[in-house]
Amino acid sequence: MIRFLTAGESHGKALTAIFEGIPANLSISSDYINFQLKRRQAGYGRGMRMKIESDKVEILSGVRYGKTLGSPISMIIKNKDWANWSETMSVEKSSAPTNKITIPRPGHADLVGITKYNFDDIRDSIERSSARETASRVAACSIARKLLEVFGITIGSYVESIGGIYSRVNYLNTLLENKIASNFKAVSLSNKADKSAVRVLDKVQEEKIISKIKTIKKKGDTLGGTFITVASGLPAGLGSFVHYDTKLDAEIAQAILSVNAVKAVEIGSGFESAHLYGSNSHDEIKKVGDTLTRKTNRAGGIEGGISTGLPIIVRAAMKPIATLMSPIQSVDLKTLKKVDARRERSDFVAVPACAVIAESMLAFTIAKHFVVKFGGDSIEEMKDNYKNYTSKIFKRIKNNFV
Ligand code: EPS
Repeated sequence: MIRFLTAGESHGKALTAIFEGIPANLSISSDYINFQLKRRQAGYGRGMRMKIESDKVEILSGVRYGKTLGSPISMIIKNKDWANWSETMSVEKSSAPTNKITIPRPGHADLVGITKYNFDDIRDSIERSSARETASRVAACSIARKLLEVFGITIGSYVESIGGIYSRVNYLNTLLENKIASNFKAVSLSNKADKSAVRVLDKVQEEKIISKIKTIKKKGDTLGGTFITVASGLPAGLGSFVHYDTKLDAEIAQAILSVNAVKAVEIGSGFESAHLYGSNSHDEIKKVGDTLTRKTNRAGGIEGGISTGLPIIVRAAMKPIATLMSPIQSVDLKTLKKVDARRERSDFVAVPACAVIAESMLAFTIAKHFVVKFGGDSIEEMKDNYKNYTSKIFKRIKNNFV
């Protein structure tokens, strides 16, 4: 079983993570993780904070000479901005005066946080609820991503829309109709999207989006969007239908909904399938050589909570960033009077980053099921288990039925 925990406040000294359960002998380097961290920081529409930070991981344990040891992997990412916050975020009791934050921003965790934890300063809610935490998730989940790569499983994403601006080309449909090359690698989507400032696949759409972001920035507003996350190269048989908490699709939905500001997740044709006839909603089964596959992939690579072997396709929606420079209405908790919500340095759009974080959560969830199915204490043992299962899938079906 693999699992990870993160710790750290947005303006604290550092973010940390501990990843446990990865078998021994997986090659991993700080450079590999830093590449993913850099991708998470990119995207037109980010705020001033991203100009301060250049996230770099330091691996503290669990790795020797570039290979995992099977022991917990701990890592740290220092917050450069800490230098400007050491008084405000002091761990020890401080005599310095603090300006307590008393006006909650609608849509942020400000009000629910102080309500739940009985804080007397909204700063105490802001710090851990901030999407800054996702830097440690991306670092930790890079290890899961690396594990999957050993077995030919890659993960990719692209931004489908920002502020309601879509491409004229519906690439999602190409995926759902399975009109992709047999050697399709999901990472190729990211390789293309990463070349765009807003991680879209269409130049005309990109220009329209950037122009809209410029306009809303001037107005002090923010935007959300939708994005597609895909995994390819999975064997059939990850996940299970036996329990609510072992279904692969349910776990993926939970993992991606946990990313800050994500409000909806669809697998495969999702909501659209509710309008279709069964006859053009499901994926016909066909035999190709020594495999059984599907003609289309409207199920998004999962049937009955179990991977089919076709790409996993997840669509998600991110709401607009809650911090507004032209704020909407709130209540000052000190006076209980109606006021404008507090302005605070923030991003205007973070959908491109959100898609990278979703990739990380997808990698983790798939890796978790991969380890459950093919577990072992070393990569070599896992490879044997994987080969033993995958090389005999068709043979077993034939033995049982033919
Ligand atoms: C965030 C507010 C901004 C974002 C932050 C999320 O940070 P700050 O308050 O320091 O300007 O930039 O995201 C990150 C720092 C990050 O690394 O993604 C918030 O309130 O959620």
